[in-house]
Amino acid sequence: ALRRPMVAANWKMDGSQQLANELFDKFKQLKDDSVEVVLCPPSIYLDSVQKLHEANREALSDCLVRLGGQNLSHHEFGAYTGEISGKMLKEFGCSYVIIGHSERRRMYGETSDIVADKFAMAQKVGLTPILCVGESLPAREANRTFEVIAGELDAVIKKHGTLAFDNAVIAYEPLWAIGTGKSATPEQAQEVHAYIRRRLSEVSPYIGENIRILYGGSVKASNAADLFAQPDVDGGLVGGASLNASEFTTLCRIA
Ligand code: G2H
Repeated sequence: ALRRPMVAANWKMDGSQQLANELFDKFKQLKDDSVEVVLCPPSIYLDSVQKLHEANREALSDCLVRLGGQNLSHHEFGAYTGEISGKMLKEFGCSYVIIGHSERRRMYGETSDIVADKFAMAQKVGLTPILCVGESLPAREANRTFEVIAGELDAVIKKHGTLAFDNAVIAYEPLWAIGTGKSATPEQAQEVHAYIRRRLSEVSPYIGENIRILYGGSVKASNAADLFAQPDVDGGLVGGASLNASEFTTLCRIA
């Protein structure tokens, strides 16, 4: 395939050392490097998860497991109590970082402008941003889905130029599907994914064709096959179902 599918686990403020142990036990049976698996635990666990990964390197030699952060500061370093820098994520083995998750946008006041700065900071330190975009239910009902998504993409493009998406992953997460148990239908997801790809193709056909667009929002073992089968869905960003090691590993197999 042109784009290697990705399944990323967003533990959010959940999970434990034990979950990490269980996940790595399951990954040993995966034996499949056609999917890229990304673990994004709360940052305090990155060190131990990285060590666990290292300790299992041989058993996992035929699969692709990477680490990611859930957030980073848009500042490089300095007096920002409680924040974590991109460089620190790098130092603890991260390849990716989730940027602009709707929970951060809505509960922690992250504007599209800050999100764009975080996106650039991630790239500056050598992390690949996983940029989350998605519309609310009122926006969808008012037929403003594409407009909202375009605005979130344009915030990055306007600030950092057209090639900013050369090294990035996008996650489409409709707000009404997050943690609700009610995922988008495969058709709804495909429609928006195709729109995102078209929009980026206008910027660069190469980027449009190569960028991975993940679906997020109540992905689980029972709906993943239909979602991941859509031509423009390149895998998933998984919250709730990533907290169960066997279900998450099943999702990795499906992708
Ligand atoms: C959407 C998703 C992961 P969940 O936020 O980012 O969470 O799978 O629990 O809906």
